[in-house]
Amino acid sequence: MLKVLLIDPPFPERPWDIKWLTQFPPKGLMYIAAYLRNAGVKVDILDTKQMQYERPSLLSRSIEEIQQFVKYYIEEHKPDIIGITSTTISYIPATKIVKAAKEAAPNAIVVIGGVHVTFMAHETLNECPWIDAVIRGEGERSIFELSQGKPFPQIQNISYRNGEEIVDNPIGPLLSPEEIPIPAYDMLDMSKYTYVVLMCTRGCPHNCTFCELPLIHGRVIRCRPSDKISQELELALSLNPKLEIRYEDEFMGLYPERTKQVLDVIKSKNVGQFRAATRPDGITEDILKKLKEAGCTNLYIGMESGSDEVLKFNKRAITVSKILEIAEMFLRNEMLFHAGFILGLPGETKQTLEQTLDIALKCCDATFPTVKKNFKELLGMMSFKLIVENSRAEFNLLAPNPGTEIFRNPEKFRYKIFHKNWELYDCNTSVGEPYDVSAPEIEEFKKKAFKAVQDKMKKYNLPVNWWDYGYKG
Ligand code: B12
Ligand code: SF4
Repeated sequence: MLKVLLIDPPFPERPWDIKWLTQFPPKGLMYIAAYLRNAGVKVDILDTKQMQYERPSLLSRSIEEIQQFVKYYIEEHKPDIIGITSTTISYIPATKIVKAAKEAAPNAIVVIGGVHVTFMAHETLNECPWIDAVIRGEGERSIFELSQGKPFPQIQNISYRNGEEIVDNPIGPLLSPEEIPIPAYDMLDMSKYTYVVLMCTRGCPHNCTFCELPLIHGRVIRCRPSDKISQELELALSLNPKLEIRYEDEFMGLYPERTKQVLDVIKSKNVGQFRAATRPDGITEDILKKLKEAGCTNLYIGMESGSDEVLKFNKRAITVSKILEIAEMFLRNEMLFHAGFILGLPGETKQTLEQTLDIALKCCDATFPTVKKNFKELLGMMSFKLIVENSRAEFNLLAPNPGTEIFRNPEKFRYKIFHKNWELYDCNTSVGEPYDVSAPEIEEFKKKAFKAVQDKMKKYNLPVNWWDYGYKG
């Protein structure tokens, strides 16, 4: 039987949020590993991003050092199939790591999967002769078939070279909710991680122009069975009881009964305080109360824009009045939320930027009073840094990743993409601009917006030096 090694790549070596990002275990690979193991395949995971900033030693390693380690590891373990994952930001480091892997095991089959290469299969195979195939979309079944010795032409979702040409095999059916396994936390040293993201669904029925996910996980929401969610939490917490849970579910409000079931499961596991994330219309008063009762201390909500025109142009299926309604609900229930906005979406103008700031400040007006009122209690529960992060509005820049409608058709969206230096697609660097407002103007506005949130804090007489922790200039 063929032996599989799955690798999580490092991040680009540039000033960024590496210290934070390396605290998450590689979720996608843990699903694949569990699927393979359940089917009797010998599989191993190597998290090389975690090696970039090790805990608790705080040792940091360069990508070159990690390449050396990967070579050594592969020579020792001799895998037959090497699979690496990548997002857009980690694509370039991922290609460097598998180059080293192929040098160490020239006969191994090297494949790459994940949200970036799914939409860039030809570019990847043209740029990287050391990669044998790209696995597009959900990867569990395809890599399983590969491990059973099936040749590329017979495996769905695979793109591979055939002489001079590149062949894209058709995409196969998605896993059923029951087939989605419990991620293999036990294949990693969980004591090295701080967070676990709990994903209870796969798939999305929306079409936001800046998101590629429905093209990977499908347009139908697949709800994972509650007993598996319960077992997942038990497994993760048994390996590290201090793990902080982040419950991410875009559609809490769409299936409220099921969301309540999931929250009951979370509560029953005594996870302590946890954070969650959802779409604005994912939340109802009922769910909010239930979240609070289960121990949720903060919700991240992707509001994205304060302009109805921009929201509509980007197919967000939400309105500004809904955003304000949600903000009110949080204020009434004295619950912290942190509102995320994207600056520079298609359709953005100087005027819509101002509208976004106006709504962002209204969101602050719905959360800072709760901070002020419950200040002492909150300090007993979380650090200054977290209080700031959990209550402010925050602003990111658009990264039009491959697969998104904006990337596929920028002219239609009146948007200009500057370059494809993927390492800069970090949502904090300008990589493009809408036709009606320039990238430098948007960057300036971002500074102004953060400053306005800071001034709002001052108005509530909240210690402003907290801001030092949260400001991404
Ligand atoms: C949780 C999450 C995070 C968490 C933690 C991630 C983790 N390790 O758990 C945190 C908060 C750290 C995070 C950070 C960021 N994130 Co994030 N995140 C997510 C989220 C919501 C879930 C990830 C997940 O677990 N998915 C579930 C698994 C099953 O899906 P998957 O990873 O795609 O894997 C499947 C397939 O892609 C494929 N596959 C993947 N790898 C491989 C490898 C092989 C060999 C094979 C065969 C198949 C295969 O098979 C897998 C199983 O079916 C996704 C959205 C989403 N729903 O996926 C965004 C998402 C991945 N994040 C995104 C972004 C932009 C970011 C940030 C850049 C944001 C920022 N500015 O800081 C950073 C950097 C992330 C990075 N690694 O590059 C984008 C990435 C887009 C892109 N093209 O790169 C996504 C897709 C959201 C979006 N729609 O835009 N994120
Ligand atoms: S951003 Fe839009 S398309 Fe993407 S997962 Fe969320 S709701 Fe769905």
